[in-house]
Amino acid sequence: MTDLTNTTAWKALKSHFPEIRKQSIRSLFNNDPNRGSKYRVQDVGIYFDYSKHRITEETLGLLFNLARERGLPEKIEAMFTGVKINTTENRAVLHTALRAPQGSVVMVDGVNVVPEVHAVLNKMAGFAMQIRKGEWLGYTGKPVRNVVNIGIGGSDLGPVMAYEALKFYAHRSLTFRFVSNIDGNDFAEAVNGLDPEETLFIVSSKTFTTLETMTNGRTARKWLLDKLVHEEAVARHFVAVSTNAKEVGAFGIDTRNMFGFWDWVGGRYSMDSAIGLSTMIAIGPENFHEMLAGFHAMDEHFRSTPLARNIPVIMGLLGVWYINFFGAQTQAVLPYENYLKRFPAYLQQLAMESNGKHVTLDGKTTEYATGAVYWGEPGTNGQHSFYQLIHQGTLLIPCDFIGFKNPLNVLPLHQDYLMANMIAQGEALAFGKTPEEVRNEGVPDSLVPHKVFEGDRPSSTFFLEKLTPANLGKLVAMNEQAVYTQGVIWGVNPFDQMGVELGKVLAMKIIPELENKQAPLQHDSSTNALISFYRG
Ligand code: G6Q
Repeated sequence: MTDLTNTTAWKALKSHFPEIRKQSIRSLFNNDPNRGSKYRVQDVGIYFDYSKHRITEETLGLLFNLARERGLPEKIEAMFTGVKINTTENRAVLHTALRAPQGSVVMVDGVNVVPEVHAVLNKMAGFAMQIRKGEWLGYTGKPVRNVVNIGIGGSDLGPVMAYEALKFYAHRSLTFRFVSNIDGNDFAEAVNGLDPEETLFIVSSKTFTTLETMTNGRTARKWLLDKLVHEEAVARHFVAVSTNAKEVGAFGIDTRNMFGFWDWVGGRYSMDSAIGLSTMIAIGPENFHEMLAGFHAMDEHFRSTPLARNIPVIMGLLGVWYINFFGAQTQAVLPYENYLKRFPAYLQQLAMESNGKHVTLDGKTTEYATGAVYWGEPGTNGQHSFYQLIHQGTLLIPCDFIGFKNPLNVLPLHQDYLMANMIAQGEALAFGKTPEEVRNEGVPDSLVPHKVFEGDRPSSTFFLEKLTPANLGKLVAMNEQAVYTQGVIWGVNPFDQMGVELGKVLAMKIIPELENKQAPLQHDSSTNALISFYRG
């Protein structure tokens, strides 16, 4: 494939960029008063406003050309049809099959995987209902009331985010906790106040070999048996979510209580697989299926909508525009919905583990920037902390605002105040306040520069009706597909994560050096000194 920077569209974008850089968002709106309705897509229940971006029709046309030149339409089809696009691991990438409706066909190595997906969903539903109805009894005959998910990375961030996001729909007499960190404080706090007789652990690990999860799993087992004594208790208090039946059995979990998934589901793309078991127990199978339907609706939109009306494609291309031409390095995610407080952290893994690569699929070092740093906090909280830098700092930070027309908890005043703030932030970032406007407010000359807002800070706004399971599914799928779009443009593999390996390997070497204070140290002088300090 032609190197990205040698494509016709890239070169055209490069010569187009200086034109755009000198135009303010104010002037773009003055030149085209209909921008607010022109640069907007309303589809799959999402109002996506991208008018406050530093783009013209020409910019968009060139970005769509770039997408075509990089083969995006064909690559979308390749993903959906099970082509092994994760070439470094020789795997298909089929998280979209996890939400394919019953009766559809997705072939992997000659097998239709949809019936398998639904068989696991049915098994999860049966189990979830037993817990929700108080029918799943612990070893001493008490119903399980506490569910603790043990997992890390993709086996934690999705479940935590979804639980927080959909708490409004959760079974309120059940308690949900999540343990991920190898730091024992995480485990200690997660089980604090829980009665082992009423506690179920879901050990969630695709590989079932991850150090953190296995260590926490063993600690959980000991915590349980310290009270319940008998080994047979484990079967009533532990279930597993994994692709590795052998290791699950070796851990002592009855493989009948194992919920499976497949190697074509990447960790960070797995919250809608059995990894979502805690989510299903919390919100119930019906709501879980609604969430899957939301994912699927967005998948269909991504697969079949022309590029110019395709929400994830436009999002992905806007990211490329800012990262590669404006030199932006970060992307802020700002949900004006407190239940989405873990959404930025979830997207952080999704985007950064996927596109944080400097080597292309054919093994060449890129001559251009790739994945942005994703970060954010819910509004309005962020307005009272880091928004200052977005408004008046020196970095260009594209922002994604996410809001819902209808609140889940209806309290007088709150919703209008919340939405007014979200809409105002986009307006302030884009249009700012000129020195003239500041002076006209009677501000003394010495303070004018401090009170000026330059504007030209781009943002997208995503408006939905209400935070429902289906809408959460749409928002997640939308971001998954935007990340894929960018991976295709940059020519990297968004589905491996080899950059997480080295640190793990070195930690395994250092563990025995911490345990045996006499072990000789052969690291660099800094590492040796740190180990010596720890050994005390
Ligand atoms: C995600 C990554 C990674 C993974 C964790 C946990 O895409 O692969 O975050 O999810 O390392 O792995 P296990 O599920 O195998 O324990």
